[in-house]
Amino acid sequence: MTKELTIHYHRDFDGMVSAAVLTKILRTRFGEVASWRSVNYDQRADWENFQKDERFGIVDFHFHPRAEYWFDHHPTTFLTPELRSQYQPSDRWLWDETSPSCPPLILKHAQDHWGVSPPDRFTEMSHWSNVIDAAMFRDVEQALFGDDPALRISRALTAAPGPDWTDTLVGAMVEGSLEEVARRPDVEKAWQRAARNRDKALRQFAPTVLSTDENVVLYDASSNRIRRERFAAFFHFPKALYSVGIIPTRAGFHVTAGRNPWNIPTTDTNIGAVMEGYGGGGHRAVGGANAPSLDEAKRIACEVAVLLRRGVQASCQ
Ligand SMILES: [Mn+2]
Repeated sequence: MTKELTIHYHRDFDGMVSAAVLTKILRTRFGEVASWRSVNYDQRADWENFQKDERFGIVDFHFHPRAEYWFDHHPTTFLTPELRSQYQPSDRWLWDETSPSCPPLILKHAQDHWGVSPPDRFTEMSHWSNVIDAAMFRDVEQALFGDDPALRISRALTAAPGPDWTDTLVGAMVEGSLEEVARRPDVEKAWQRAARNRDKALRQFAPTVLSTDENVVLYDASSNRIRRERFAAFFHFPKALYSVGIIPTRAGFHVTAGRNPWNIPTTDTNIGAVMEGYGGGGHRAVGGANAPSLDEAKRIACEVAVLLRRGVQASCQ
């Protein structure tokens, strides 16, 4: 008897959709009895021996040479140069770092290689995966208060009742539409709690602001008692071009900087490159760096804010 295939997925919205889509396609197209389980970052520690002697696939997570099926869009997917050299596109593997999220490349791959036309509900899930994973929200209101089923599910994930809950929801996504999943009582309950957390985070943001001009909001949310909401700065300061903030980590502090997705500067500064100067990194629009102490974090945050402010001024001349 052949072993059952397990699809391991990144524990977020587009990862869950990826697992549901691939499971459904493998079942219907190849009669493969696949199940699914989330994978987390801790499992990278012994990546070489991941699921040794098991049959598995991986979606929206690091490349593994023993994966029977593997699809990802993260630029950082290869843990070592050796792993990078082991990858080449095949009829079961695909990496496309230009894709805003993972599900679209699975759907396209299924069409191109396996002749599968996905049901409409997967196309819808794929669309929302792009919106959520690449933060392509219409405006800050949609990002924070959007009521579409996908956005409710995604927000509910921030108040999950347990670590295995995403597995339950993937099961619901294999068979049902986003609307059906969003209507589940457990999703509704988690969403209610997540919405209260959001409102609290928005209230708590104002006192964390250290300084703001028209262009850059600098805040210190390093206290563990403060709830954080990703776009709080641009909710309170919609005209700002950037935010720079300090948040706590397990071992110290993290300076995070981001460009306002709804008010993009005409000449912008590459935030990832700026953060590399502080031992961190990121992309053009968002980046961060760790700091061992709060004083150090404040110094870095202030310098980054000054740099971004200067960049904006320079662009006006
Ligand atoms: Mn993901």
